[in-house]
Amino acid sequence: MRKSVVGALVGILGGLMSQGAAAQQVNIICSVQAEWCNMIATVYAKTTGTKVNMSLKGSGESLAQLIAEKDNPKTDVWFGGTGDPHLQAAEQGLSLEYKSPSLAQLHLWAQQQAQQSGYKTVGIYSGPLGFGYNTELLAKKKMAVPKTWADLLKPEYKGDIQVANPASSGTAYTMIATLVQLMGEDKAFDYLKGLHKNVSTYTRSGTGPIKAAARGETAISISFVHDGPGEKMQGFPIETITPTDGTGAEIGSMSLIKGARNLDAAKKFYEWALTPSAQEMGAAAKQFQLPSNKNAKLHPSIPDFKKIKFINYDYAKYGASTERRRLITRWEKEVNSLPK
Ligand code: S7P
Repeated sequence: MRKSVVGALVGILGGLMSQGAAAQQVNIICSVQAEWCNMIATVYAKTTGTKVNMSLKGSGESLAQLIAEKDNPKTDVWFGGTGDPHLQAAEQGLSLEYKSPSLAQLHLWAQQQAQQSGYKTVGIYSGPLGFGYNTELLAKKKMAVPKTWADLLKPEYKGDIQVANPASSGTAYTMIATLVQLMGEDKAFDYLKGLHKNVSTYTRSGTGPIKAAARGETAISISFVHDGPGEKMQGFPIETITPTDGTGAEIGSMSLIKGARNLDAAKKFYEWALTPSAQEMGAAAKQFQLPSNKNAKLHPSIPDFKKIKFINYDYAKYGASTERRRLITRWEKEVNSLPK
């Protein structure tokens, strides 16, 4: 009799717990490419029983959405995307302070991203900015591979370069911030005016230009170089290079959203996303950013940071909303308004 009461209680508790687990859901905005987003959504849902509602958006567009839904947040976690808009989200009170117990397992750059946001975001990967180029198109047009930022101004590349629009893209904003730090602001804007003559299209999203270069729609893209190998693995004639005169890198980040309706589920996903095995899914989905967890295994296609000349990127300064707004406004006024 006693045994059967205990058995019944265990059954009821088990039922309640599994109902609880099944009832958990998490709303995620995902700013890496679709294959990686879909992989984490599927694996996380399968292994935890959590319902994952995921929407895919680039970094700039994600920030715009979070600002729009500030008074009635529909998002619990923002996964991926360039670090600058995550810092802006922190500054604008859109994200929640949270100190992960896994912080010590992360590279210093990822911890610093967390520190300087008041622990409202954290680095989940890093990736260098550079150029993508279509090897067949360059050969056909008898054009050399660009090796420096200055090379991109050569008249031979007129109409053959694509880069994203900094007003909508975190990737393109990273380019402007990199050039300003590399050359000084006025020289960087002179450079951007020169580059404008060679740019055929400013795309909405940061990943558009390398996809266009891979498919032969443009010869050259200004892109994160970790997006190149995945295109090449699909059979496209694309290579990447980082400028020998120096470049910047993104700290791809993740933030919990203030007012998240599913905070408990959001924190569980956040912790999972910082584990080595979750971070190795980037490479499994053919995206080759450097994972922030020091224990994640490194795929050979991940760029070798030791071989790249990096500027000392000031993430705090260029992640501030006022600086971003000022530089983008200047770009709109002085560069984008110019005739080609
Ligand atoms: O591999 C994807 C990636 O390059 O895209 C992310 C980001 O969403 C780009 O956003 P924008 O469209 O705003 O430029 C990068 O963080 C990531 O490395």
